[in-house]
Amino acid sequence: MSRPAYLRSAIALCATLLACGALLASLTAPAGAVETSLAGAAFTAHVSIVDFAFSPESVSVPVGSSVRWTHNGAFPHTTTSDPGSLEAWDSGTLGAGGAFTKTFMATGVFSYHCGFHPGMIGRVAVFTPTLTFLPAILKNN
Ligand SMILES: [Cu+2]
Repeated sequence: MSRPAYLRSAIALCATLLACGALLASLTAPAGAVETSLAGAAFTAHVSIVDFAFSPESVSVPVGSSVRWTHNGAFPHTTTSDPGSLEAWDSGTLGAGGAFTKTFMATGVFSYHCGFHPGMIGRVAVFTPTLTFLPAILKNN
């Protein structure tokens, strides 16, 4: 169905205002709103391995970023990509204080688990960077 021209203009104006509003909001957001740290143009997101969970269970990073898992539990755990994952990794057995870092060069949502405890699951969402990250980039360069 087609809309009258004035309605299309109004919709376009609203969309523009919303986009500008979102940009202003992101530009004025406090630096603490971005929880990940910036290294060059990419981020490193941190995930804590506890007994028996990944915390946070889901992280979201721009493509080219890394995720660093640090073992803060007592029992042995792994971070292992689910079978068939486009981004494949396996930390091997991590003990207390151990860590593993993986860089993600493909976009998508990548599910993973602990090799010893199938109930321990997590997700890494990798996306194309947007203006949302402009404040952090401006602040750090
Ligand atoms: Cu485990």
